[in-house]
Amino acid sequence: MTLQIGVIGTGAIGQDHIRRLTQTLSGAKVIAVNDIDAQRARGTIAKYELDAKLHEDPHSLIADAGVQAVLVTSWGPTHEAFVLAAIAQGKPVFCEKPLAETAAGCLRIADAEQASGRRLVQVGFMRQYDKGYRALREVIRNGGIGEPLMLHCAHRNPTVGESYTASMAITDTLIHELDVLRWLLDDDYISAQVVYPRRTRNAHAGLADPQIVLLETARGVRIDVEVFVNCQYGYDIQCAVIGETGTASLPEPSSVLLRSEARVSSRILTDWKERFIDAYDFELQAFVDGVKGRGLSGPTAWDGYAAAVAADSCLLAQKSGKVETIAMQKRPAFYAPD
Ligand code: NAD
Ligand code: ISE
Repeated sequence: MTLQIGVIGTGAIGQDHIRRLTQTLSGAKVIAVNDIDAQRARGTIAKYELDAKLHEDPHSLIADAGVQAVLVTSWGPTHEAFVLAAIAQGKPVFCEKPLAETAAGCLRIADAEQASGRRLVQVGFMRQYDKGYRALREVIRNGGIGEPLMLHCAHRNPTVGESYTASMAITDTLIHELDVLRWLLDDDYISAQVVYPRRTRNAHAGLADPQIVLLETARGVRIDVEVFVNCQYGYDIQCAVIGETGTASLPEPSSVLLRSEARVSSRILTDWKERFIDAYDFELQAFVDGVKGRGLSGPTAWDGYAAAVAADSCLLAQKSGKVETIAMQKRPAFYAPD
């Protein structure tokens, strides 16, 4: 059976996911599309030659009897309402990060999903599917560096637009680390602090960039994450784990090592779409296969909640300059790992 998917939001990642569902992955077909910008949705149908219905209203797409699963790739503030509507229809939903704008919103989704009695939500935390992060996790789990003690991480984008705000450094950018580092360490956060180094002249007026976020986990691991979204030179994701007996670092994406003109060099990617292209493919194929087969197994609504609780505290810490507590509710049995 081919899974019939409806997509809400045909911006950058919406189109990229439609491309992979249509040209790269197997077992799914995009049969319905919506965007608040109907022109963009129409253009997407034409660009990917989709045999899909254009819905003017996202809720009519979710209710469409032909739509078996929903992909939410619209702006963050719209996610909660669309995910709740999909759950109300009993339809599996893949939602890009953030699952909701606040931890309270994520809890409403988790509550609705639990009330439905089965897993319906997968969150687009694609780094859990990245080969490099998976290899790093294996090293830690196998005791290859002893117990992890510290992490030094960086999340660098070449530039961001004028609409990017200081809080987006947390909710849009750091949110990936908030998810993947918790998964990497199998540990929860207990506190956060944000400190501001000297500001780059390349950030637009009003944006504090870079920022350093300091996290502490329940087991006492200390993490520093540099978020630098106008670094100019590339899209660069770094993660080094310092353990009791060794260190382990996220592998660089593979690239030809060039020896030429008295230099040794290798390319640095500039686009998130390329940097994590395999991970996006794997996460979405897993969603399609999960819906058609044994059920969903990827990042859960609880993962979305855990990242959002930490993000809420980081937002407070951005303003207060203090160490802010991160207090999570107890994980329901429904979200216990398999
Ligand atoms: P974008 O601005 O390119 O696209 C967003 C689209 O949503 C636009 O076409 C907009 O018109 C549409 N939209 C807004 N409100 C809507 C509504 N009420 N109903 C229907 N459509 C609506 O943004 P983007 O970069 O594609 O990001 C979209 C989401 O994906 C964000 O939540 C972002 O954080 C997430 N994202 C995730 C990753 C990742 O690495 N996992 C990467 C990029 C973006
Ligand atoms: C964007 O939304 C992403 O998810 C990218 O992975 C991240 O690097 C970027 O900062 C965000 O704006």
